[in-house]
Amino acid sequence: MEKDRPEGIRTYNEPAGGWGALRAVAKTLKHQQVVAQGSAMLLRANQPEGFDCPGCAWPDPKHTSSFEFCENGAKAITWESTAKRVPPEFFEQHSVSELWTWSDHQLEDQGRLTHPMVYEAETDHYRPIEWDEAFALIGQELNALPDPNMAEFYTSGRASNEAAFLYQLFVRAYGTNNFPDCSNMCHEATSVGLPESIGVGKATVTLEDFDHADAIFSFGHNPGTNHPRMMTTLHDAARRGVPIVVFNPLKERALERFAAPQNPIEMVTFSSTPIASAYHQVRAGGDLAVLKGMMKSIFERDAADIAAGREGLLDRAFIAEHTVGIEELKADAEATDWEPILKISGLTRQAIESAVDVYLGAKNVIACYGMGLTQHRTGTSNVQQLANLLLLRGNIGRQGAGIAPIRGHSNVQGDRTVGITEIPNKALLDGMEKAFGFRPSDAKGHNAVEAVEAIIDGRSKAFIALGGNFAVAMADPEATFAGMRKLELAVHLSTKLNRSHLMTARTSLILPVLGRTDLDIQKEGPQVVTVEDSMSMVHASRGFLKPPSEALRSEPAIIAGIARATLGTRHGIDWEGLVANYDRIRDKIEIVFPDFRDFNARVRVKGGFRLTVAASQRHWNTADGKATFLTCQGIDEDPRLRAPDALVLMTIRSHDQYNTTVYSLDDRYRGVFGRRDIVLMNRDDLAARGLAEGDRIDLHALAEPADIAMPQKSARGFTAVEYDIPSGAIAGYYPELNVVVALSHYDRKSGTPAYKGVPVRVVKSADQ
Ligand SMILES: Nc1nc2c(c(=O)[nH]1)N[C@H]1C(S)=C(S)[C@@H](COP(=O)(O)OP(=O)(O)OC[C@H]3O[C@@H](n4cnc5c(=O)[nH]c(N)nc54)[C@H](O)[C@@H]3O)O[C@H]1N2
Ligand SMILES: Nc1nc2c(c(=O)[nH]1)N[C@H]1C(S)=C(S)[C@@H](COP(=O)(O)OP(=O)(O)OC[C@H]3O[C@@H](n4cnc5c(=O)[nH]c(N)nc54)[C@H](O)[C@@H]3O)O[C@H]1N2
Ligand SMILES: [Mo]
Repeated sequence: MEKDRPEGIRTYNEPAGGWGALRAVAKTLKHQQVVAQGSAMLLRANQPEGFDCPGCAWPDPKHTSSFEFCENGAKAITWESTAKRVPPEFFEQHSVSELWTWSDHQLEDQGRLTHPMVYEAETDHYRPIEWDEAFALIGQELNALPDPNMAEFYTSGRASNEAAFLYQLFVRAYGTNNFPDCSNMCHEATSVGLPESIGVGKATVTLEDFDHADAIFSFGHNPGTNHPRMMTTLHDAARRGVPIVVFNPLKERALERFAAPQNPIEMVTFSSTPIASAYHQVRAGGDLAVLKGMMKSIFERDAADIAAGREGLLDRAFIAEHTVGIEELKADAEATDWEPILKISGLTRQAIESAVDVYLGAKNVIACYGMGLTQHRTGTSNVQQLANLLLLRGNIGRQGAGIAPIRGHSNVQGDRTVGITEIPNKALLDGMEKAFGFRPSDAKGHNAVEAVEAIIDGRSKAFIALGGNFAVAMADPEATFAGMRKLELAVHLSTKLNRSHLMTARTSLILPVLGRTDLDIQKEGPQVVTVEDSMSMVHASRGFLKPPSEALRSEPAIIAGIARATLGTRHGIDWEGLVANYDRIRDKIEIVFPDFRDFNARVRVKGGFRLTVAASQRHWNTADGKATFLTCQGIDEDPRLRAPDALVLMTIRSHDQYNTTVYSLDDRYRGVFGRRDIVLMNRDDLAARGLAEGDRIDLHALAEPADIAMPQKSARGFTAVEYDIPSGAIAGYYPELNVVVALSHYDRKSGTPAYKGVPVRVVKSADQ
């Protein structure tokens, strides 16, 4: 143990992956009591005949791979297939008020929910309810609302295509487009930003493109923790000598060096492979400055080349044939001065120029990014400027090149593809009419922030969640939680108990569902579902484990039950038939979305199939049919950050958590063990505030001018940890720190909460 460091904090020197990962898996299997079936079960993950790993949305090599080892995939799978159970007796023993005092970790760690439950206010306990009774109750409540737009229908990204499609069918038939979605908190900046730039809000690359890339840029994502199977790709690329340029305020271990658990030499010799060829610790929120700086340099160098009679550095043929807006972009780059670029990015001119050297030195460039770009007030602009950088040299729609938003939940992309959207377009409405004979409303519905606002204002009275832990994932728990408690109806389709279930409405139900790993048998036999990964590959997923209880139902079956009880025979939809055999759901998906042609046949081919991504073929589905260089004002994320004592807080995931699911209190690669109540700070920022490592601190959000009247958001009693993080930026864990994030703190273009760009002041805690 290092001397004088706070409890549980130490320096971790091992590479990512390697033996540390193997030890962690063994521990997880043991904790979830799945030792006996553990290894056999893990071997079915991402197999042609197995289930899709619920851990992340990274694709598999050729999608027919033998199992790729993945520590956090193993955690996600064992967490779901745990031997622990939450039966009705559990709720008999523990009142809702008592459970509220438990930690998020304790709640989920009780195991799988086994029976449908309804809340009884008189006793403050959940009690069991029969499925049909539950459906009838929900139908009654929904039909009692004066307007279907007073109900919110949330989706979390684990739902299969079949469940999500059926859900949107039910909700549209019921009469609203209120589809708050976990994607609204995540890659909405991508879904809004990229279609304007290149005509599609998805990755333009496939996994195979990485084999042909000459350079890889990584902005703001943490693959060692959040999409660990990507490490195989990065490890291979690094060993081939492909430069990997990282922009991240934190030195994430897996991006520094990684030992592949399947590589016997690295395992036996305790060696590892360096991943990043250059690691730029950009200040949080400094990416817009970096991107504009890189483009400014490229324009300058290009002009110099042209002046010297050389060919120039831009892909002029591509730009002329395929794009619009280059002049505006160039003018914007020229108008942006180096001084603010360097100040806001926190990087030196040499660092930015060296990244440009790599970019220009490579024929084919792939740029990957995650929440570090999207969860900012400038999220949409960040994404669009990254697209600009790639377009300058024709790095989109060519083998080995492209843009790669790294999606979060394992089927978050698929859910959007099959119709989970609050803004239905004409194609969707036409398709629905063709498949089901009615035309759904085209009125804009609510996204996640709008849904919470409507719930808080009392404009929305009912909330149904297809998975997730909505209230805890959202900003401003104080206001959000109070809003949820005013609802008339709250229904949660869930695998595990979480805090959202404890914010009870007048009528509250928990409906336990089968998970990805569970065998799903319907009237006509065992069923498969389908999912779409980050690279638009659609493939089948078959669970095979005996479900945790006979009372569980599948998500499609529950949605159909609710729909039948709510809509009766309205629109003549054969809910029972659709659920008896999911092939029938897929037949309907194919009618609504023609890109799924021959769905049932193609998904049964090993490896599945890829949906069309027009930009990959240089077809641009934008307003004017061209890829568009889009400019944005300035590089300054938030004027509040100009205050002399302001710091920018990024709220991030530990290595042992899955969103609001906290597997354990460790964050191994960052050297944090047994606690989450810490804030990572630069040494100078500590000193400037008269603080030392180990001090208890309070964080106060800086109010927006328009927000002055709002109660101040604060997070109190955290422990300061000295860390290698750029001065001006601090980091801590989500969801604990959501208390300092105001609901109004989001990217105006996409509604994505700015979870990585929260302006705060840090002071010594009042209670030391
Ligand atoms: N094990 C595990 N896997 C997961 C999840 C999980 O919680 N656990 N969650 C899933 C979901 S829903 C999602 S969306 C993804 C999330 O995956 P990521 O996108 O990797 O999400 P985060 O951990 O929030 O962190 C983002 C990274 O961005 C960096 N960062 C923060 N601010 C900035 C910035 O301003 N600029 C730059 N350049 N970098 C910045 C942080 O240091 C961190 O390394 O993972 C998915 N997979
Ligand atoms: N401050 C801050 N806040 C954030 C973020 C951040 O980086 N910082 N990240 C945001 C992001 S990217 C996201 S995606 C959201 C996540 O928001 P959500 O998707 O709403 O949250 P999860 O924590 O993934 O949901 C966990 C719950 O899902 C249920 N569940 C698990 N598997 C299944 C299943 O197969 N079916 C069903 N029906 N239920 C299941 C379990 O009951 C579990 O308790 O949080 C957002 N909030
Ligand atoms: Mo996400």
